[in-house]
Amino acid sequence: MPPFSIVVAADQTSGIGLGGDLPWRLRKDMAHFLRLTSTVPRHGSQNDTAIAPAADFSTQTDHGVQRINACIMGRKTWESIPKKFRPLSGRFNVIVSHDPHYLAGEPEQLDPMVVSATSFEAALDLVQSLQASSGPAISDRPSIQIERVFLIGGSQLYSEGIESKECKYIFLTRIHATVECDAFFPEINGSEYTLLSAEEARSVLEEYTQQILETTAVEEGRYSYEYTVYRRN
Ligand code: FOL
Repeated sequence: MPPFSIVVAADQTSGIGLGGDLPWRLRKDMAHFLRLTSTVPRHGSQNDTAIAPAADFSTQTDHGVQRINACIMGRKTWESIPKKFRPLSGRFNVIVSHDPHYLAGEPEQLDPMVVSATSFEAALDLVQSLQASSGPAISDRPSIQIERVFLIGGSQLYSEGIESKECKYIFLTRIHATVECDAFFPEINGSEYTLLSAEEARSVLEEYTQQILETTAVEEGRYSYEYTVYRRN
């Protein structure tokens, strides 16, 4: 199984959704989500923290192979993304649905950046086959190489993913409020994950986004929130 990280925004009671939608509209957090999930590691050194030009954080090519990240999501999360924003651009979209024909007949079925899988495990297997440096396993698709893997929801998949030893980080935007929600993020077990200090979180986020990010409170409208990071022990 390949390593992956969870990305989520939650309120003080771990609420994440209401009526199949996000309970809030946080423009800056959404921009952060886009950057975090789109930024591919710079080629060459493992631990390169140099700052890339602003327009250069997303896809990179290597001898004609497009290096992109994968976002794995449940079917309900996929359907919650506004049509104009899906598939998530510049990322490989994996939709988990028990229905093996989920995308059949949909326009997205023809999109090379969208696939469905019938379980989280099958989604990870598929992604792993596209991470292999030997090249893509799916021959009718453009040459892509998956770099980082993100699990972006929802409740059901988070519950499965958080239990996995392969879950390395939880990037949790913590909203300092209690908002009406009907979908929740699972409890983070303190013996399995450690909440990083603001300083450590900033360093991990800098590695992942190639940008310096404040990990102090962000104020947006009536909400205050902060970018927190949990690391698997
Ligand atoms: N993580 C965080 N930090 N915030 C979130 O809102 C969030 N949402 C999801 C998963 N992890 C999250 C799942 N829901 C889009 C919409 C809903 C969604 C995830 C993504 C979406 O439309 N994203 C566009 C950007 C749209 C915009 O610029 O307003 C994208 O390209 O990523």
